[in-house]
Amino acid sequence: MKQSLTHKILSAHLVSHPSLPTPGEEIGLRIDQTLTQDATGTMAYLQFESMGLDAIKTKVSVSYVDHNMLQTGFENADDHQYLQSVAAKYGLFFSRPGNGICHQVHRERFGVPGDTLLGSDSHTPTCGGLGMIAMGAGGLDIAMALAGQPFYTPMPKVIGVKLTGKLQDWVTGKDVILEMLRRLTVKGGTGRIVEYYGEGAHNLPIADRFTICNMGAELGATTSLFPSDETTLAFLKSQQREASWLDVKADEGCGYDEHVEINLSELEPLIAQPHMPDNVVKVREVAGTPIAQACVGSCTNSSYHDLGISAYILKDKVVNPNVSFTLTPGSKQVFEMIARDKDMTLAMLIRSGARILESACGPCIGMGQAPPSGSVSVRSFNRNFEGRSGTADAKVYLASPETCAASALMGVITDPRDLGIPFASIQDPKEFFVVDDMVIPPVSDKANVKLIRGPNIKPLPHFGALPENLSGKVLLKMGDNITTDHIMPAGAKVLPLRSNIPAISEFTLVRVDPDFPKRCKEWGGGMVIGGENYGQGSSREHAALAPRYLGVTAVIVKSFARIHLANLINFGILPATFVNVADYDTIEQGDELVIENARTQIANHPETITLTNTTKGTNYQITSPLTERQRQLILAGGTLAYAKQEADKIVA
Ligand code: MIC
Ligand code: SF4
Repeated sequence: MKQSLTHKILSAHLVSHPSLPTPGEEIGLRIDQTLTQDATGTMAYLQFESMGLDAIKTKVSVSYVDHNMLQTGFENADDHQYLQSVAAKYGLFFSRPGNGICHQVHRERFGVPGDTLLGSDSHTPTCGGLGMIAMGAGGLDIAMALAGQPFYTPMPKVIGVKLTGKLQDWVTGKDVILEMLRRLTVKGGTGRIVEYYGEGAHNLPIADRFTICNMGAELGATTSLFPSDETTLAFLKSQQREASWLDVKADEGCGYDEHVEINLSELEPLIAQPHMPDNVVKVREVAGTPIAQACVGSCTNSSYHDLGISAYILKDKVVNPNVSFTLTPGSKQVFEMIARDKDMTLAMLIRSGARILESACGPCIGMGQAPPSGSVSVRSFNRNFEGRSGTADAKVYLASPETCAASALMGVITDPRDLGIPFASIQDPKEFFVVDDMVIPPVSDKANVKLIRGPNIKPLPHFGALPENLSGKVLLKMGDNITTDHIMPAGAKVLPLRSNIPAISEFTLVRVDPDFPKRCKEWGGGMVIGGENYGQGSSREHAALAPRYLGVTAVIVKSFARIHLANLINFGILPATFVNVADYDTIEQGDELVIENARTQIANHPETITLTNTTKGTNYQITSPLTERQRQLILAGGTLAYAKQEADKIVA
């Protein structure tokens, strides 16, 4: 039978079934590679450590440091040292701070067509641009993969996106993914893998493919991928990695569960307006809006092309006096390339007054460069959730580097076609400067490695099994599309506390209600209510771990985002959805909720569970989307508690 590329790679890694089951059923996949970044990595490795293994079991695993780079206190630096020592002890590659953003470096130096990659960061799908199945997950799932365990996820549907035509001048991969977001919305990819194919796909430069796969995360997709072709080979050659190339592609005429077609020739520059990546319009519709900041960078758009085109637009000119323009090279390799190339890209950028930042996530995650109050910032990034920039009332727009640089020059949102300058095609060089001396390979003498654990690294909290009856008040009722940035904010103040759960839990849901942590303590925990697509956005497991620490026992919503749902289960919080969505309207904060015989009910996997609102005197029916495996995890109190329970059985 003719197969999609997705099905080929999934089949080759399937360990749970003899063949691929129908969409929705849980599958277990063998994981070839893992990546972590520092903000999720510390917790992932603390969890791996608690499993008591001597070494990792994956083919290649890389620990990156790119998020917590503002060292305003000892915390981040402590975490970096811990991560370096863990890598040495267990056999991982360690990408030192300064080497670049995980997704940019991974595609340059490690990604392999046809392989699976699991990363504790939601933008791990970036490497789908090379033709791999690259998925984001919580840190605990990475720890399990490092221990050689399969990764479990619902069998996705496959959306086949046929790309025809060719992008016009000044139109980029960013505009392709913004068009996808405009059509499908931030929920449209949930439970799906997006596979691009067709002449148009082959015409796309590799940097555009990475941008499109990266921002597939904003569609809520499990991952996105392109076939591996001559462009992929040329890229791997330019990285001196042609030996890693594999010709992987879909069979001609294979079927897809769903279809989308985009004619690249018809696209024009697009922009996502505040505060959601799917709030997309043509740049010309908002052109003329005054801006205070423009930023080119992040794992979405910080390639050689992206900096090169910015330099071209700003060549021999200076950034508008009302604008602060930041530029981030995605990796040390990109940085070195722009410093050495014949166009004098770096010199042009310095000349223009651009504020050049170190190769890290930086402003994308609110690590510095917060825009002025109430102002507009145009960014080449992937997320524009309210408050994420570090300024609560800033209005963040998302657009291509071309649009960002044009806007920086003019001081107002500008379609790059309206600059009136000739188009320049910035090509990837045939050879990149390949020097891996900022990546420390696994050491052979592991016996003498000591783990370095500074005072910021607190022990993992332990959680008990699910009680027979679950009861508690509604701590908070929320609307649709609540992001993990609402549940557990990031930014310079909160991120340094990622390895300190008691401290970070004080920030849980404060963006929605500043009194939430206090109320959790006063009311002795309870349950939370949410709308559609609850927990969209990042992979941060702290958005489950911290609520669990505060005593949240159940999260009852209209629908969940994939990674957050998995994280709730990993930490023993009961996830449930309303059978009748209208019931959502009748529940209020402070209502007393009870699930009688929750343990027995869940163990017997009923179709629905009865939830009683004793304040209102009503019964609701809810369902918990649990597989048999997940049921065991919830009953035990989470994945680590389950692993311990099973290990104790063997000892006994
Ligand atoms: C993000 O873009 O929100 C992050 C920060 O990269 C997160 C990971 C984290 O919270 O550490 C993600 O996307 O998974
Ligand atoms: Fe870093 Fe931003 Fe990419 Fe997240 S989205 S990995 S914070 S650059």
